[in-house]
Amino acid sequence: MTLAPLSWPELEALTDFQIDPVHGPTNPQARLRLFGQSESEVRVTLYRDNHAWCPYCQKIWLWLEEKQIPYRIEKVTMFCYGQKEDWYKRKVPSGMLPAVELDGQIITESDDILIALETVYGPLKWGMKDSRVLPLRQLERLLFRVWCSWLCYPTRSPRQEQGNREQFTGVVARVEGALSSTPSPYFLEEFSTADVIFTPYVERMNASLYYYKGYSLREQNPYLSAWFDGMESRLTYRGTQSDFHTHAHDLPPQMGGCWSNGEPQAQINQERVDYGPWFGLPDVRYPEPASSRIEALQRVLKHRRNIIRVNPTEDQLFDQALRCALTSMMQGEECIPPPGSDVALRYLRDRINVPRDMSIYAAKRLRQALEQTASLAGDRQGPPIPLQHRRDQDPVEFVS
Ligand SMILES: N[C@@H](CCC(=O)N[C@@H](CS)C(=O)NCC(=O)O)C(=O)O
Repeated sequence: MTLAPLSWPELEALTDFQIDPVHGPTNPQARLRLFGQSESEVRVTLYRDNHAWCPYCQKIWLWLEEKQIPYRIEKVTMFCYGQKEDWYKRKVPSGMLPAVELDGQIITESDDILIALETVYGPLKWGMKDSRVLPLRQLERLLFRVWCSWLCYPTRSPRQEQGNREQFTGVVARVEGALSSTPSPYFLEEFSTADVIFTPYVERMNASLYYYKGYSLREQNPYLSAWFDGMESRLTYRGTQSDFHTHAHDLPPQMGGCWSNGEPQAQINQERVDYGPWFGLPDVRYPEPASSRIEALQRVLKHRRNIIRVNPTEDQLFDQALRCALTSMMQGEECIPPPGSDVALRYLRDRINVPRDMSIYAAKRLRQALEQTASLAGDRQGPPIPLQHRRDQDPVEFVS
């Protein structure tokens, strides 16, 4: 059976998705986090990127959420997405993120921020300067360097590519050794600062190596696999977690390029991340929440005017096509979109940003509905995602 597209009011009636951004679970939309405390307790403002993508910001974000410190959030544009706000450059002339204002004093550099926060609020179990955390911090930086060497430089020969891979997997073996030395899935006996330090780049390594090198960090290493599962058992981490599609396409402009080795497994993985199916990718393993569809619908409804305005296709055509995709997502049947709307639907499919726009499973539901609906109209792809910048994601376009 095929469906007729629902109207916007009919779609609105299908979702009651709501979270409490201030006191509820970790979420990228919040501008204030209180964890049941009063606003007068707030001593910290976190300046972080609009896209909830910056890895160093994720470190601070996760730490504040785990410690349940009341804080405010001010969002700033990263250079590659658009123009940096003048008010921020006056505060932090380099424009670098993250920054924290603690009792009126600005602190930059994510490690210094954590050290300053620890002096006021105490460590997250074991602190940044703890004798067991320090070697783990060094191991994380080493892992980061060998990841960059493999991913971010073109290689001249298969031998060099193999050397880079072995250098990386050699350090991964040391990470596996560290993880295996405690009975918990975490780096130490309990979740701590050490896990926060590893989180941002291990998440980005998992995504980028899967996509560009055909190497699945999470699936090929049992202790890292258990570590990811342990991380995903925490609502704090789930709220900050991104997906393979977002990382694979946001990393190149941030890192100055990501080079595929062109191997068959890398090609298979690229197809899968770009064109689906997105369910079953090793970017998430906790079960899908029952609310993923209503979340995706609610998030699209909130921004629908801007989503339609920035789309390269004519507004009326895309309005109808988008309603078709949403109708199909909610009702589980095909809804045939107007001719010529394949490009429009795939343009949006490629620009869902996790977790900025919605959580990981909501994004998978929406990507799937957009792709299935687009395939009923044709096989044309949207304009390619830029590699040098991501100004197609300029937050200015989404100021409500
Ligand atoms: N060492 C710094 C690095 C921070 C950093 O590189 N931040 C990047 C974003 S991930 C940044 O703000 N770049 C400027 C921009 O993109 O606007 C730290 O640990 O905080």
